[in-house]
Amino acid sequence: MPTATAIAHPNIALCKYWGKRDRALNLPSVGSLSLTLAPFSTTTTVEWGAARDEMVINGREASAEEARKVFAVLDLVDSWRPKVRVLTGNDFPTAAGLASSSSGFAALVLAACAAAGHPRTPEQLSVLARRGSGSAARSIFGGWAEWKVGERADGMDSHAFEIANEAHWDVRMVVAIFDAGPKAISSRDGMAVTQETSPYYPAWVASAPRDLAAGRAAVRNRDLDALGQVMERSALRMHACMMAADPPVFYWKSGSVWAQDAVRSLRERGIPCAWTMDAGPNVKVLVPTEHAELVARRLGAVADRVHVLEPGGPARLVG
Ligand code: 2P0
Repeated sequence: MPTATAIAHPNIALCKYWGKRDRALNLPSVGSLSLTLAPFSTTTTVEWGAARDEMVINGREASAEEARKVFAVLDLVDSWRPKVRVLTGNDFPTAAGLASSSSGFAALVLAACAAAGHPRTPEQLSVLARRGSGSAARSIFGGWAEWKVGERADGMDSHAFEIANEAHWDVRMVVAIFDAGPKAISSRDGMAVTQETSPYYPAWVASAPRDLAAGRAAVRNRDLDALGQVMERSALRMHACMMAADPPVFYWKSGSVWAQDAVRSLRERGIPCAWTMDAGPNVKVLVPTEHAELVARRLGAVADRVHVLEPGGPARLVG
């Protein structure tokens, strides 16, 4: 029975994705830019030909909702596919403050296409991963990746590409955990209510391309001051937009604001660093490697836990 195993790392967006121009195809309203992060990873094995469709996550049977999303993506790999068995596991806790859906769908599509004998280019894999979860489009690539908004109605040009690989820049991402519990509202639902009700949504969509261009240039130039300004602006604009929705989509906790203050005061002391936040209260700080331990110690004074992550490689087959 054809079997393949793939590994992928999660990623954190520096210029954010929030909102969809097509919900069925999972097409974004704005382009985004991210850093793929090691050593955390998802490992997924796909057996192409099984007695029944079956999915196991970290040793437990997947919920009906989890399985539905995964098998819908496998239908796109091959609409005449046989029954398939999927075994997947993360080597990082679900409460680590990183989206396991980004590494999860990237590893899934790579393993599935290999097991099915349908090799695809990284861009085609990125399109497939996007259908499972938008941020997964970026985890196909290592290092610094950009996910293009695209123009085509069928979404085939809305995929990620590599801006620079994981060796490009000696930085770390310090992840400060302020709440390990499940989120109050999923990204998908949060995006929908923002898009439908936030008066700031059109302004968010209009402002994003400029930030993306500035972010891309800052990454290429290894300019942490410039990238930091873009990162914080993109995160603040995304959160301001969702906070203005009805009902509000509000992920911040008091610790999140404390961490933002700590980053500003470190910068005033001459430590180059900048924060970002996603659909949760945790704060992620980009910093040159030489200062990562100092930032981790400072955030560790208040955060529940701190992880120090490094740029990771692309999704890859391991068996
Ligand atoms: C991002 N986030 O760019 C943004 C910033 C969270 C905040 O992508 O609906 O799981 O599956 O496409 O990718 C999280 O949302 O959402 C996310 P879907 P996804 O990383």
